[in-house]
Amino acid sequence: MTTGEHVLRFLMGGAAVLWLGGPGLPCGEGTSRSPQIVLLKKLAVPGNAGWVDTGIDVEEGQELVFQAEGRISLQKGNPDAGCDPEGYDIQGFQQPLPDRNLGCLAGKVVWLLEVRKDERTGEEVRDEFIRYFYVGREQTVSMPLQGRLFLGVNENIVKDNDGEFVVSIYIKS
Ligand SMILES: [Ca+2]
Repeated sequence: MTTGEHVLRFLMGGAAVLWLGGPGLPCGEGTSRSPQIVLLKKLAVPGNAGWVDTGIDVEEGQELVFQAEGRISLQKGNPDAGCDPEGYDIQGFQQPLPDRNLGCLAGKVVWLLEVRKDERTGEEVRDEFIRYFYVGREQTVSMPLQGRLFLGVNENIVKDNDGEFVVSIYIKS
């Protein structure tokens, strides 16, 4: 089974279908099919969890729609450190997305090429490609890579964070 088939079967399994064109439009005669989006998953992304595995495998070029809500604190106990999925209006080169707001909702796709053992140290080495992308409050993103989809907060020091974003992930079909 190819990954594409896998994604399709996954879709058929949990289908909540939304018509972008509104009810009544899809059955036109001879017109092009109305685009629809299907809810793949709704999940919590805690501010202090690091990258959260969505359990979703994507194909390069697949269009996903993200909608996020909720608030996190980038420094628990600091009343000035709260932000929504758009993040806090500061940029820093240490963050996964250096040109985006600190603490904004971000995504990454990890394409695992190989897991091998380092011959000298005996430690497990994961050879993988990683591509990051911006999400914010609402975003349609063409997947930059095939692989596993993760969501997280655009900050490197997450252990002192609090709160969570709740994210709905839809696929366009
Ligand atoms: Ca922090």
